[in-house]
Amino acid sequence: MSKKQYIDPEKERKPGYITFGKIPLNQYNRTIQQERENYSDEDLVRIYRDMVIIREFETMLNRVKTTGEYNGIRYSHPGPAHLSIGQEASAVGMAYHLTVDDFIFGSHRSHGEILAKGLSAIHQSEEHILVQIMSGYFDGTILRIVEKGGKGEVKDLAVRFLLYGTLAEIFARETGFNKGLGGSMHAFFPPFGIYPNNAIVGGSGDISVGAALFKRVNKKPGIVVANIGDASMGCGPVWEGISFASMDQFKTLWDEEYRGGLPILFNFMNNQYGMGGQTRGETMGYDILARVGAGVNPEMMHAERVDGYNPLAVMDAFKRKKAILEARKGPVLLDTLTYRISGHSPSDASSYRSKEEIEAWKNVDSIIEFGLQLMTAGVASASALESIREKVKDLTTEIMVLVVDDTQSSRMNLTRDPDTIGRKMFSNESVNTFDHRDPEVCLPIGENPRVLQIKKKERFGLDTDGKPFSKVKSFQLRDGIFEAIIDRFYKDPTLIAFGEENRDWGGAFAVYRGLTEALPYHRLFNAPISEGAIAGAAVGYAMCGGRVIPEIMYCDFLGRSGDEVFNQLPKWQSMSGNILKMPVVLRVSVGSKYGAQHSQDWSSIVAHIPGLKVVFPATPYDAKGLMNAALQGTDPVVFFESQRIYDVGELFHEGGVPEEYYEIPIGEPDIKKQGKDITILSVGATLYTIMEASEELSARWGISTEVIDGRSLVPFNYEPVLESVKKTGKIILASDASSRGSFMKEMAQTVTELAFDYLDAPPVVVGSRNWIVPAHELEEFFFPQKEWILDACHQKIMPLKGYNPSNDFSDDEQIRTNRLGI
Ligand SMILES: Cc1ncc(C[n+]2csc(CCOP(=O)(O)OP(=O)(O)O)c2C)c(N)n1
Ligand SMILES: [Mg+2]
Repeated sequence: MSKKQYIDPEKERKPGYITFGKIPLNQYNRTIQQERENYSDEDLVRIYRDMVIIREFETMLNRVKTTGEYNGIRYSHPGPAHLSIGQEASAVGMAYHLTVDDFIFGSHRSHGEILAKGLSAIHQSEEHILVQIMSGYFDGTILRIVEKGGKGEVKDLAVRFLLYGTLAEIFARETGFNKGLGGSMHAFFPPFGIYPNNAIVGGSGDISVGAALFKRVNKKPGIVVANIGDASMGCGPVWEGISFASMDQFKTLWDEEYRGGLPILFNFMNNQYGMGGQTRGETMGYDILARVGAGVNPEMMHAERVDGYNPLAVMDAFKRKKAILEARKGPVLLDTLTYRISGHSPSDASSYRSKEEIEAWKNVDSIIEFGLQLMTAGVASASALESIREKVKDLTTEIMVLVVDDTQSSRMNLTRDPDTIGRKMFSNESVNTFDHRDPEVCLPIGENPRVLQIKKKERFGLDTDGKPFSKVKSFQLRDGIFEAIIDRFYKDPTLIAFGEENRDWGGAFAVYRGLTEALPYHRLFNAPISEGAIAGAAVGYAMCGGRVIPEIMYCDFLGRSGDEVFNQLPKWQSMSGNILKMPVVLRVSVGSKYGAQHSQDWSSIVAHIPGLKVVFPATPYDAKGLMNAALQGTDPVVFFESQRIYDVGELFHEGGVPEEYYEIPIGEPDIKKQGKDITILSVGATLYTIMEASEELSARWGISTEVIDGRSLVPFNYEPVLESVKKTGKIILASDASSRGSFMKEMAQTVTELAFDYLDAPPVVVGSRNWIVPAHELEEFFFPQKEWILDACHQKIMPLKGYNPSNDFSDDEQIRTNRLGI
């Protein structure tokens, strides 16, 4: 079922011009009197109150940071507090028309957005729902604390709950919204539609697109707002997120029910500065940020600049833009112009801007101006507004008293329970499906052409005489991965897969061949060449409750998705206090033949990052079992696949690769060959080189090798390896990764520490050279070869009689190459 979109040379080569439409700038011009048709006086006063709450909350933080005191309460907060004093109208205006089903994502400067969205959600929610949320969240821990001094109605209690949860999180208390593991820059609260805020600026740019994708694919109501700073318009994830969100296929190729622009609004909170860099006139060239929308798609992203100093203007814009998104005409770009009166952080001396400029913006302060308008229009009296301000001050003080009280609002006790954070790194659950609706598929699995083709294959790689079947006849490693994936597509309706050339091409290495026939577009699609957004959108999709397989075509391209793979994918489960799951299986193909930028094994870099599970199967049986386990889990798994062995048959597992479902637990190494004289531990494709070396050691010197295939890097059970080393007293560790800093070095160090008394020789790592990967014709000089294993054994572990080594594994050579950094 390939797509057919004919590209007509005659049409494409015609001369012409692109014309752009107008982008409105600050066009809102209604008065409060006029808006009284749309909003009750109570609504208008509430808008004022919400802005005052944010202002007071941040004033309190500013005082704590600069003077160590607020209203007589002393406190020291060494952590961050990026304040948005001045920007309140843009936050409250943004949140006003959003419902609990609408999600917001943001960045380091999000206290105001959290409070605005939370207050709006509280206003809109029925009391019994609020009670349900508060009593369900961390088993009612926060509710019990705020109830104590609680006066008034459920909604008042909910406001206290919101302020408390946010502040306790900022002050790193276990009673915060994310158990104090997120803190000021990352705090969030999903029950009110407040999704993660990111200290990596622009980080929400692609994650939020994944959330919008989740809503579309799983038919969930609501839109997604990505709140991003103006200076972050320069960030890769933002551009990639915009590219991903504006793909034509949503409007052209997806099935009717799913067709249309994604429900995502990129809202730039344009305070006109980075930290000190000025975006207009200095660090960016867009002149007016809204212009960026013009180049993205014919709809110009419905871009608009709105006056973020007027809450009513922002509300009006959000109402109109939300309607556009609900009509499936997204994405939308909004340039919400505002100004940060406070410094970037409380220690900021504002050396990059003039006093006159700050004064000028203070003179049009949105809270003062809006208050005056309310009074002039007769909506509220001066004393009524004064009373709001006083009440808010009292409330803020009360909340602070609760939060800084160590007996009620304790921190995690890592002395009593040192593993508290450790336990939060992975969720380790086994979940068959994330939804019980019928999965959308195009044909019964038994009719799939690839499935039918695989049925004819030999599931064990050798015939009865021990001779290998031909590559075509043999069930290959890529078939093992395919079987696990297609099986899950028929079990879990939330499962989607995307990456470059994933659909009609069948995946760059033919793993997905047959999936195009099985799946509609919304479950399997080609992504733009945006590795960051491929990983980032997967993170956003998973944190909303779906399972996803993003793919990075070559391991070397992981660098392009560095932030998403190193900072986002591994961290959100624990940074959320475990309220989020991250069922993402990131497939990463490790190349060969294509030289320096297409052949590196970067497994050690990934394994270094806490919060990722990392596997690297080398056989069809292991590939299927590990993929099944990864897809049944709830944790992020980086699934390495070596291009050198996609076509190997199963040579180890007796009976071949089972047709039925089975899992191989992630973290369990496998003894591929038993032996007694020397242990060789490998990860990845080197297994086959090691088997050859093992045969030669046996044939020529009668040495019996125990070959262990690590299969996983993280987690890893060392026991079978230690058992083996205790028996053999010797170990070689090999993989295709450049040896310096490789995971095999980590394993060698651990084995040394844990089996020191049993070792007859030091563990020896045989990895690739610390060079660039050369052309295919020279690869034998780069990747570990059979001889290298023998050389290492001969020179470092036990002399092999009559053996003439071809490589120098001596100590001197090791010192020399290290000195040279190669
Ligand atoms: C990837 C990344 N680069 C740099 C920083 C340091 N940093 C923190 S805030 C900031 C300025 C961001 O400006 P903008 O996006 O306009 O947001 P604002 O601070 O104005 O709200 C910078 C450079 C960071 N946190 N993340
Ligand atoms: Mg800014």
